[in-house]
Amino acid sequence: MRPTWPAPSITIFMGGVLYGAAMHILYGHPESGHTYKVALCLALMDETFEYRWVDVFAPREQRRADFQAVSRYGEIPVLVDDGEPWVQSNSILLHLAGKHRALGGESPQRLERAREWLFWEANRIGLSLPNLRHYLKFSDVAAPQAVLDWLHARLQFDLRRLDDEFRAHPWLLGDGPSVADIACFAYLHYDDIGLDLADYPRLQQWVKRMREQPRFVDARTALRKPA
Ligand SMILES: N[C@@H](CCC(=O)N[C@@H](CS)C(=O)NCC(=O)O)C(=O)O
Repeated sequence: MRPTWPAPSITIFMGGVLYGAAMHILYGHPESGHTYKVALCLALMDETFEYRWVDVFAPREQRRADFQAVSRYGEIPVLVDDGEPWVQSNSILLHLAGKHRALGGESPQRLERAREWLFWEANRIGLSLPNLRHYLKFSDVAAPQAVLDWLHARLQFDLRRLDDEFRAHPWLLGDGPSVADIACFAYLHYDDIGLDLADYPRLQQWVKRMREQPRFVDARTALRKPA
């Protein structure tokens, strides 16, 4: 039997106050590509959200109490949607796509294809790139060279896989952007570890297409610490 979707809830934005059943609160940090996936998805869907900055570099027990109360695994991002916390970035993307019937959620079949890409992302470019960036940019502990080499080689493999995909179509699901593109793009957009993409011209074009999407926003703008 063909699955059916529940009716979408309605959010009305009036004078800076959110009314309705679909208010979103996003907990995150500007350097977290996992949070950025969710922020970009909401932006491209034209969904408003309240942003709550979390000091992700502080020990877990020192982070804001409201975050600790909703973060099942202690990680960002957390999206509170209609009062219910959602965790794990790709799971949140699937939730939003299905709920709003957009960016891959237009049909159950399209969402299944998106799900495949999200599982690929979590184990491939979502593993190689964030970990390489972590060791090169943020870690107090120097990684053994063998670990860096392994991550780098794996990343090149992942970039090649994406570049090959764009031989056939401009977006991962074919004809239009989806949560699959958002997930694979999130860490690539930081461009702060000297990644050379010259060998991946189709991927470079796709990065450009992502940046040209209406309502596109970069992570450090969408997720900057409130004054
Ligand atoms: N599998 C998780 C990974 C989330 C993740 O790694 N979050 C990092 C920031 S990007 C984090 O919260 N790190 C701090 C910590 O683990 O205490 C997802 O997709 O949401």
